[in-house]
Amino acid sequence: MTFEIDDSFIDDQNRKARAWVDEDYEALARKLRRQNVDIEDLVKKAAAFHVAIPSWGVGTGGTRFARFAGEGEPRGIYEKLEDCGTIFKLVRSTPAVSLHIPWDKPDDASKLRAFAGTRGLSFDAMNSNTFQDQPGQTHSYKFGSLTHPDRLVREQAVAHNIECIEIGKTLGSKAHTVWIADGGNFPGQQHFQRALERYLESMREIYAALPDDWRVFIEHKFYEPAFYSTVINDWGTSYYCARELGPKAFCLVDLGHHAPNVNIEMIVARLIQFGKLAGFHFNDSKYGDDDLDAGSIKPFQLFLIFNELVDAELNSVANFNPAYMLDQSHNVTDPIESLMMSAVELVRSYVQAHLVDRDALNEAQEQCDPLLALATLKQAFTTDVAPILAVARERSGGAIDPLKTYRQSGYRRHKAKERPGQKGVTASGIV
Ligand code: LRH
Ligand code: MN
Repeated sequence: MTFEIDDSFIDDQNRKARAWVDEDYEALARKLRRQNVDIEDLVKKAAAFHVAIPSWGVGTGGTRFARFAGEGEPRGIYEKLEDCGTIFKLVRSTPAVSLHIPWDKPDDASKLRAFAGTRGLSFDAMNSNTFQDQPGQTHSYKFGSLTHPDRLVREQAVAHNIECIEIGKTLGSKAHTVWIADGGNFPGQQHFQRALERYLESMREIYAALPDDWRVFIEHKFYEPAFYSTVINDWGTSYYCARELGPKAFCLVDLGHHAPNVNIEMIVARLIQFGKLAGFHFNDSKYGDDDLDAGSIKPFQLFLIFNELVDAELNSVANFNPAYMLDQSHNVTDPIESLMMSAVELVRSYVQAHLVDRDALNEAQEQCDPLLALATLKQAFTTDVAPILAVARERSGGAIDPLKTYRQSGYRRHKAKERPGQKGVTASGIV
């Protein structure tokens, strides 16, 4: 038997938090009523918002310098799903997990699917890995994978992606994310055009292996681990490839994969307009691909991204079905706490984006009144919607205060006993 936080404990904690929620909820309801907004609508929207947890995010992350393993770390995919189940139990907005292969390659995919089901979890997009060499691998990905000059390396990489899709079919996933590290560290190292042609040639084989109701997500990234050129370096290249491949190919936006100060909400608006937005790997960053907690550095940018998403939702834009996933590395926090709080930040931005007075915004835009336009957005962004988020969690069987409830439960302490092991400095890199 492994320790789990049970519903009665969550109810107990919610009872203690009841007082402030009712009071704040009533006050906010009155405030929103003055704006002709029914708070109950927003609670329903908050409760319906879902984001997938990255399986690689529930272990402690690291950098090339070091990884400081935490207590009670999950030692395999089943313990990772236990922790994903705990996150879902407390915040209720994370019913799916995105797996990374081979890091999470199940011995028995049907058994894993059943286990996940016992925790109310399903599987979102699969993720391939041709940016590391596995023990016993025939051909190295040192100089690339889907774009490698050697056909045998490309074929090996294509086969791996098709294997991910096969595993995903058994798990009930409906999408496959392809991020490749392919690129160069020196001018002249790669022929830019040949590399892109090879990428498309390889991706056409992967695309052909997709079941009819699946989608393939192309994930661009402007640099790292390649430090001079990256084959799929920006949204433009990703969009060109998605168009070339066909109607099942889309462009995934990882917030950390852009040069500093790039206007990501505008890229989102473009991909929505072009009908090619796959979805997101949400996180935050100050400098590079820092994979920090979503909304922790640039919460206004996160709100502006959701402003574009809600605009599309309200205008029932065709082909608009974005997949929401977190992609973070938790180097100094308890991964469960970071993932819970990051999921809460996404629901917050989504609900605030639904608070934007769209008629007033459109009017200000058409009347060339920039200040009124910004003020209209800021009014929504500066509205404290915490009571709505808390009530939505509670009505969905979750915790009014997930962080406090998690800490009060002693879950991590229990896991430290159940999962003895690796506290302290260990090898670098994402677990
Ligand atoms: C690349 C990336 C990609 C994953 C990896 C874990 O930086 O964002 O989405 O495969 O992180
Ligand atoms: Mn990513």
